[in-house]
Amino acid sequence: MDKLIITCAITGAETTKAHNKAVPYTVKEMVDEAKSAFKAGASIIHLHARYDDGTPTQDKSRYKKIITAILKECPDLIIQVSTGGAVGMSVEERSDVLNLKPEMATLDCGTLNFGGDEIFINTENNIIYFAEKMDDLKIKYEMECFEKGHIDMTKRLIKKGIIKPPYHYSFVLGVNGGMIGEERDFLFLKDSIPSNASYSVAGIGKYEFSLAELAIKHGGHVRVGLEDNIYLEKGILAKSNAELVEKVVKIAKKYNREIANTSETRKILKMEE
Ligand code: KMH
Ligand code: ZN
Repeated sequence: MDKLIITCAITGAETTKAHNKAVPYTVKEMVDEAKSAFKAGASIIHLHARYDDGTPTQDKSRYKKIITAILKECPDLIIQVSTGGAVGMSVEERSDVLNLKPEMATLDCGTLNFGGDEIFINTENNIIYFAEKMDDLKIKYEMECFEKGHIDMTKRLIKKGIIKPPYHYSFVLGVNGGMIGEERDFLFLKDSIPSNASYSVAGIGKYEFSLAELAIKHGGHVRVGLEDNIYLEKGILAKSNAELVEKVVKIAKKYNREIANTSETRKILKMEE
């Protein structure tokens, strides 16, 4: 089994300080959260940019400020920018950040309801646009799948040669409108991806740690962070992203799964090929 890659989704676009005051907005807060998550064991930071008042943005100059400041403190960290942004943003807006040529980015692989009247739109043509742009710019992407139909979409695009290897998936389970994250859901998705693909799980809310444990047991990788879940345990707010990462490290110890550092992560994900 490969060592465990831990991704930390430090802020997101929907979670706010009203939910948990540890959610970072400012550049300094982002740096502090990324740095402590890295020290705790995360090798990848999944990053959304926000302005100081918390408003999410895909503006590449804001991303640049945040990424430069994080890499100044932790030069080895892998920064995975979001191309999902926030619900309602246009594809042009969402893809602006790719012009910075980040090391890694997300590729959202299908449309889904996102609670209330919100719809997170990712049409087939949108997915093709993002995949081709990232391919041109040599940006490693992680395919975010919120349900099984999204995996089927990736397989169609793989057949057409639009999505190219190495394949790395992220199952984001528990969104209000997407697939939930019970064991059978996880097993179904894990068994549905190409046999030469790697995967990580991101459990939303109550699914964060149960899915992390399943992925650790089965040889997958894990994403945690305040974007996905604000609680350390039921009723207890996490004080930081690092606390969530530390909890995953403890679960990994129970299963004798070692934690991948940043260079091991690049090797496992074949980022240097
Ligand atoms: N904020 C969600 C609407 C991604 O980062 O690529 C989309 C999202 C996915 O968070
Ligand atoms: Zn995200």
